[in-house]
Amino acid sequence: MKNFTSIHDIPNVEQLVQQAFDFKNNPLSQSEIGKGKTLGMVFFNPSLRTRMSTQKAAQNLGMNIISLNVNDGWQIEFEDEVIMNGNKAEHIKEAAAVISQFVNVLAVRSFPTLIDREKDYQDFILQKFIQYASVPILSLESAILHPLQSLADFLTIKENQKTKHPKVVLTWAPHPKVLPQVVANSFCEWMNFADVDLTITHPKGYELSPDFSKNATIEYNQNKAFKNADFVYAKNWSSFNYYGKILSQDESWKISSEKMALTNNGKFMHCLPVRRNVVVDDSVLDGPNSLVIEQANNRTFATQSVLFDLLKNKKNEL
Ligand code: AN0
Ligand code: CP
Repeated sequence: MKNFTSIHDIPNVEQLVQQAFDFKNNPLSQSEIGKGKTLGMVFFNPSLRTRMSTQKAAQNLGMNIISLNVNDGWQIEFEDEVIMNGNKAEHIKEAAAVISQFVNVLAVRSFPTLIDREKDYQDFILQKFIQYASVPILSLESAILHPLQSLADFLTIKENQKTKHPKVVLTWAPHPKVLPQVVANSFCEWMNFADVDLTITHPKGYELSPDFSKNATIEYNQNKAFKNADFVYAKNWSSFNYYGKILSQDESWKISSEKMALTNNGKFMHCLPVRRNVVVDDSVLDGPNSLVIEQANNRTFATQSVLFDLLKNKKNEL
């Protein structure tokens, strides 16, 4: 694997998943492979889980870590052929090339603008890093996808499924802020690979890009969607079609115990951070069917498995 930006970069998903479970059983089994190697982490946006689980995963493999919050550094110009007489002090060409001198793998978190759909869905910033860095790039959530989250979600479903072909429901839930479609897009990609029956439920106007939702059942009635669900994955996202707009804050879409009672004793999932009693009631989040902490725990082993493959690839060596 050269870079990790989506499920499509993985040559053998089953093998990578098994390797993640092996690391969960024995986190220090490969603690020598990263000796003398450095993981760089560049954050354009805040993080709790991704930052700490990625750091933990790298440490388990014996790596050192250098991290940069971009807002603490120089403002980076991403456009080509601009006269740089504004507030951007350096170009991504130099920035990515220079960071590549210090690190062996470069992890990048960069959210969408939620203003310019075309640029966002080209994954503009991540692609610029891929273009100008000379080391492998690991996505820590880009403008389109959050593949390490989805891999951890996939592991969590595998660990908790009671039937061969579970019903998984991805449900929109209300939120006061404009949020990306990223987690939902990425979850759909992984559920397409998984042997599950995926239903997506949301108010009209919140349709995801068909590139991601095309193989799922779309059900606009949340109560109907929840019927017989084995897993309910809640997430807010802003509109894709009316790009970046909040079209509804309908409280009736909040996940409550009454709603969960419609499911097949379904498990509750969310990538976190979550706003209590806006997205989901305390009773569900604190209840016995909530998997949210295990999802976060699995982030470490998902990332460890991916990092291991990036390190193992001799072609990635400087
Ligand atoms: C981000 C999002 O919705 O993509 C990050 C989630 C992992 N969420 C927030 O900014 C609240
Ligand atoms: N789920 C997730 O990626 O959380 P952070 O934004 O805290 O990293």
